[in-house]
Amino acid sequence: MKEIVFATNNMHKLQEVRSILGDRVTLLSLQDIGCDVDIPETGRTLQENAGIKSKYVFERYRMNCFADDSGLEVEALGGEPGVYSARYSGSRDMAKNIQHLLEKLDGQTNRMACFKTVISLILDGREYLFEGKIEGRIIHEKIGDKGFGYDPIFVPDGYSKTFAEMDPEEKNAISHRAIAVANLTDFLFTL
Ligand code: ITT
Repeated sequence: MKEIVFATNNMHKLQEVRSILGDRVTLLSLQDIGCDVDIPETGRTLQENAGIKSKYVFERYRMNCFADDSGLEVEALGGEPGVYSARYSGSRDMAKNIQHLLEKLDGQTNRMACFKTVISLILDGREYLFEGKIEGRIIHEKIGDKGFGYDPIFVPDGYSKTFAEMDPEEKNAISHRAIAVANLTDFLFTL
């Protein structure tokens, strides 16, 4: 091992996973394998969408690969935006998605939320799933300019700053994605 494709078009995810994995795995991006498609995410769960992305790559390129599908689940919104996190406002514009979420939470005292990541790994044609989750709360306005997505409004439990105020190393030590990737690497390195 271990040369493996990470089936994502999200450069922030790629950077995070590269820095979590270090040089233990040679991570190829979709760009590296000449795949420039925005794989349609038509599933109703994170698990389904992660599987759609990893299988898309495996079926066309016959390479070992994994995909990450992630989302923010807000308790007072019945788990929204969840699988629809990337397009919650109807567009991919994160400023609009965050604004939409904050408006929906206006006047709401329960700000509990969690980030979840599901990784689907296709290894020698078989699928394996790994998960990571971190609990926290949604604050009332954006703070911080690091990270990506909903990071500026999410404060993990036990912290008094948002993911977007953390250095990458700090977020990558505790995040939903870091936990899912740790489960993936535990599996890969005990094979
Ligand atoms: P790929 O499908 O190409 O991997 P994507 O951006 O479409 O990239 P998702 O479908 O998993 O990724 O969408 C999840 C959205 O949830 C993403 O666009 C972000 O807005 C948000 N998100 C995911 N992980 C996040 C994180 O670590 N911090 C903040 N927001 C995150």
